[in-house]
Amino acid sequence: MEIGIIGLPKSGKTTVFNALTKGKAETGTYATGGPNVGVTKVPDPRLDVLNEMLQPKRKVLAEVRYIDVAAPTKGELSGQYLAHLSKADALLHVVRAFEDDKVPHIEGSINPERDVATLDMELSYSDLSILEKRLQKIETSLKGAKAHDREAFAKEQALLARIKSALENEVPIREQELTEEETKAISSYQFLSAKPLLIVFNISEEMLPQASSLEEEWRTTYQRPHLEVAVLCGKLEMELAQLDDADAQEFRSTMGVTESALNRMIRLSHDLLGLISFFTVVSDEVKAWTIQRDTMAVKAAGKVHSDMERGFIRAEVIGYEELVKCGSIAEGRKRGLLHTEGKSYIVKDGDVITFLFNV
Ligand SMILES: Nc1nc2c(ncn2[C@@H]2O[C@H](COP(=O)(O)OP(=O)(O)OP(=O)(O)O)[C@@H](O)[C@H]2O)c(=O)[nH]1
Ligand SMILES: [Mg+2]
Repeated sequence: MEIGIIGLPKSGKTTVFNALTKGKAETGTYATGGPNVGVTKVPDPRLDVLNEMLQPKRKVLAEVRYIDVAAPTKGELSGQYLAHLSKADALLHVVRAFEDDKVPHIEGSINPERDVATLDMELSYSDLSILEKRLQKIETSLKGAKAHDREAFAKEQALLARIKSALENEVPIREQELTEEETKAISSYQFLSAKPLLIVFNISEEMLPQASSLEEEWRTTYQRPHLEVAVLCGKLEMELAQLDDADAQEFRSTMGVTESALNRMIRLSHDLLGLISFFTVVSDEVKAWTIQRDTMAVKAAGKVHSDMERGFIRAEVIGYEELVKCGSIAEGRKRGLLHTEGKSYIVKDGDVITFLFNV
């Protein structure tokens, strides 16, 4: 799973990236060279419970990769930037909400709502140019196409034209109503405005006392499909990320911040962006894995190991809640709560799975 960090120049992307990944990438400079890439473990209280119960030697948290690409110059997304982002499973938009005269804003003023709209438009422009090119190609192909190919082309043409006209009316693809089949049909285009979006409002330390009321307000403003909102003081979180856990905890409690805003954001970017977790238990190891909602068992197996996908026989599944009630997988089996599933079983959030395979 990979999340691309986007935002206007100097909005705090690299600062938030450092906070998320406990990284030390340089801030305050335009990134040159390659993008910053970092991996973050997704905290999951369920994994702690499983651990306590099953006493494995190791626990392995699910991971999310964050990628921080240099900002686009206003109005255009460069090819290299696009190439990095189009691979991402979701986007995290860092929006500047902090005031700081030392850090000039390219628009000359602080206006988070304006910046959200600006970036959204850039994503849409990029999709529109892909759509236009593809539609032109279809037009040409239709001319010489055989009857049975013609039907498929015409169908795609109708779908793309519909998406394009909605985009022109400023409806990003993530907000358009598409059937499962249609979503699948366009997935290979990797449209940017189709990706789930987490908007992170980067506030200043002075605004911290209002953090939750601001979040409430923005959440109401941006109540849209496949979109989530979080409020974070990037600078503070980056500093906390450099401390060890105990010191950070103490610092937080002196500041009256109980739940780590950062952990909340990591979880948000994980599950509210359509990602779920399943667990595997092998004698000495409990592991959490991240998949897209509606993933089939055979594909989930492939996450664990490609051999498991190739040689998939069946999956033995027990829900997290059931397993906790039973205390062990063996007890779950005894009580008939362990169920056997085939390749096409749709994995649910919290499933504890043993894959049986043969290669
Ligand atoms: N006061 C204040 N300054 C911040 C905050 N977040 C970031 N900054 C400062 O803003 C400047 C830009 O931050 P970066 O994280 O480098 O921003 P960026 O979006 O990665 O910038 P580019 O990659 O150059 O587009 C740095 O000088 C940061 O110290 C914040 O919450 N408060
Ligand atoms: Mg940067």
